[in-house]
Parts: sequence; C-alpha cells; structure tokens
Amino acid sequence: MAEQGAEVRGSVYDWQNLMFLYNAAIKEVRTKLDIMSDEFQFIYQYNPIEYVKSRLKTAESIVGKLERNGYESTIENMVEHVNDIAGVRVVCSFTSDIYRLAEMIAKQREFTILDTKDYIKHPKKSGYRSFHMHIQVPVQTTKGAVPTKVELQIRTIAMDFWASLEHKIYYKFEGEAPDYISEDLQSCAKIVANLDEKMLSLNEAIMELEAQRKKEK
Ligand code: 0O2
Repeated sequence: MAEQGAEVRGSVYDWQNLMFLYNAAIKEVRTKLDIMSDEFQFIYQYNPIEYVKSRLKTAESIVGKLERNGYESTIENMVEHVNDIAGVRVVCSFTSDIYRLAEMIAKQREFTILDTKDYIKHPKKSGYRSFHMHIQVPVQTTKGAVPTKVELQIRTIAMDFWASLEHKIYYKFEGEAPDYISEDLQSCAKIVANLDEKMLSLNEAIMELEAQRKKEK
C-alpha cells in the first residue's frame, strides 16, 4: 500500500514537472514570436501576426489521443507520441505571411524543426487548412536545458474561423455526424479558401499601386 502511494506521488510529480516544461516551452515560443513580429514590422513595414493563442492539452485529451493511436497511458508514451501537448496557434493576415513566418521560425537557432505538415497545399478531407510545425525548444532549468516539443499551427483569420467552428460542430463527433454536415463544412472550407485568395490578391494590388505612387512622387 505504502509502495503504491509512493508510485502515485512519483507519477503526480512527473506529470507536474512535465506540465511545467511544456508551459515554459510555450512561453519561450511566444516570446520569440513577439520578437519576430517586431522584425517583420521592420522588414516589411507591417505586422503579419493578427493574434497568438496557446494552450496545454488536457490530461483527458492526452489519454484520448494515446488510446486512439493504440498506446498505453504512460508518461513515456505521452512524451514520445503526443506532439501537441504544448500548442501555439499563430493567426496571420494573409496566406503568404504564413510561409514567410514559417521560414523565419525555421531559421531560429534555438529551435529544432522536427517536421512540418502543409494542410494549406494539401487540405485534410474535412476541408481543414493550416500549416503545422513540430518544433523542439530547449527549456533552461537549474538542471540544464531540456528539449521540449511544441506544435505550432499557423493559419489565416479565415482558416481559424473555419477550424474553430468546425471543431465545435463536427470534429469532436469523430466522423459520426451525418454526411450532409461534413459536406456542408467542406463547401464552407472552399468558400474560406476563395476568400483568402481574394484578400491576398487585393492586398497585392494595393501594394503595387502604393509602390507606383511612391515612384511617381
Ligand atoms: P485538439 O482538440 O485541437 O487538441 P500529430 O499531432 O501530427 O502527431 P495528429 O493529431 O494526427 O498527430 O495530427 P493532425 O491531424 O495534424 O492534427 C493535429 C491538430 O490539428 C489537431 O489536434 C487539431 O487541433 C488540428 N486539426 C487536425 N485536423 C483537423 C480538422 O479536421 N478540423 C479541425 N478543426 N482541426 C483539426 P487534436 O489533438 O486532434 O485536437
């Protein structure tokens, strides 16, 4: 019994320690993004980042993901197989900003890029569009640097609008909602993609006009 108590206390400690690391990694990434946003402003004279959101995945959601992927709920499996315990979502103005920002993130010396998934060029069957990066961030502790995984989701305001509402309406049904709902959501995703394209070309047209005006002065 006493042994079991010590084991539970040990796991609680491991859990709290891990959550501290993931939380610190989120803070590191948010600070870097802040600096990158300033640099972006300096280079391109505008701020591409509309807003940044972050979250720590709940214990329930971590266990659910491990179960769905056929893993036992252990601390080791969670560290190894759940890449989005620390999640940072960056919402940009235009699709082109997403790729510029992803490039800047990849150039950060402190970050190690583990993998990227381009759901903009290759949208998911649901219609989901976003650029994902799994990165490793060194969290400085008194015992040394601990490499910690963070998932970055970079998207436009329109992509975020669709994904947030779709998540509420459908995603959590895990494919069990009627077909007509998923079909309607897919066509909404297409409308959103068209809107992004239109806004991007309008922005490019305005920038060209502005450049011409400057030349004429
Ligand atoms: P939640 O509730 O947001 O945390 P990987 O992370 O690559 O090891 P996974 O989960 O298969 O494995 O990767 P994927 O498919 O890239 O999904 C990662 C996250 O992207 C999801 O996390 C969602 O946040 C988001 N996402 C992916 N597909 C969709 C989609 O069709 N609709 C919406 N709204 N979001 C999506 P979680 O843990 O599944 O969910």
